[in-house]
Amino acid sequence: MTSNLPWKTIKEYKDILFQQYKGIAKISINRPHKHNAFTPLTVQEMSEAMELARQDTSVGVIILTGEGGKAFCSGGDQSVRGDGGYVGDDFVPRLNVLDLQRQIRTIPKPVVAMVAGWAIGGGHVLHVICDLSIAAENARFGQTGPNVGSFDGGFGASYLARVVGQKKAREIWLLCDQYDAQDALQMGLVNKVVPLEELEATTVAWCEKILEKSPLALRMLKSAFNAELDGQAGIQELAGNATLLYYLSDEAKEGKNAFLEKRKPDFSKFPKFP
Ligand code: S0N
Repeated sequence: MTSNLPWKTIKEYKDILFQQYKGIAKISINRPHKHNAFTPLTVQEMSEAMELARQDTSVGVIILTGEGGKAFCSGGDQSVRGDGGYVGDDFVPRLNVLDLQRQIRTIPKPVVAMVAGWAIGGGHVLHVICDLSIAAENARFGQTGPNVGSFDGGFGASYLARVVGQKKAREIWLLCDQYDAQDALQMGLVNKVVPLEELEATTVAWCEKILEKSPLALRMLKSAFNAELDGQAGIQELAGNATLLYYLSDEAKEGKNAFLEKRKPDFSKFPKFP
């Protein structure tokens, strides 16, 4: 899968590509020889790029993908799996993909999974957590945990069940079958299926549509969708956005200004909406 778009490299990494085109940031796992399996370093780099994309006010939407056209991501790299997690150069076992999952979930910008080839194991969970998933016709989806001695009982189970329903989610985990792109579309696991050659153009077209929309409205919607499912953390996210909006109002500014001017605030002029 080659790109015809003039993506600009934002920062050089070892395991990922981090690029931008217009207001679209693209984070791409670049380990095609391992079907884009992730190590602690891969995840650390993805996390940093995700944070950079969050902080960059010119970025309105993020694409998550994998290089090579044969795999989105095949999960944790089993060759560096140690006793307590995945082991990097510092010999410390980690499961830092869980932090990345929460980042994708809470970043106040839409994240779109662009899936070609395998989305398997922890790689499957990554696409599930993204706000939207666009799949190439060659995409294959599934969980492998019970085959390889692991499981994701967090978003990988509960949020998957919210997406495809309890029976289907249990089938996916208990049987560890693989599903093609049309199966995925039918069960609501992906939003659209396109030929591989059209995957990037379609994903970018969707992102461009998103970029035309009100960023604050998108931000509120993402946190509203999350709030229903994420308990106190979800309410904190939604409430943080409500605070952001309130800060922008003259009413909130009157409170701040009165404090700085050492006077009593005058909120009388602000309407008491019904
Ligand atoms: C994807 C599969 C089905 C593709 O098969 P295919 O096309 O026959 O290709 P292969 O020849 O198998 O693969 C090509 C090369 O890539 C290597 N490779 C592929 N996947 C991995 C991987 N995950 N780790 C390391 N190497 C990988 C192959 O070895 C091969 O290399 P060469 O040619 O040198 O032999 C097939 O590849 C497959 O089944 N892959 C493994 C999928 C898998 O089981 N992934 C791990 C699943 N678990 C997780 O991801 C858990 C991590 C996690 O996110 C987590 C989260 C929360 C809580 C717990 C966990 C947890 O740790 O459990």
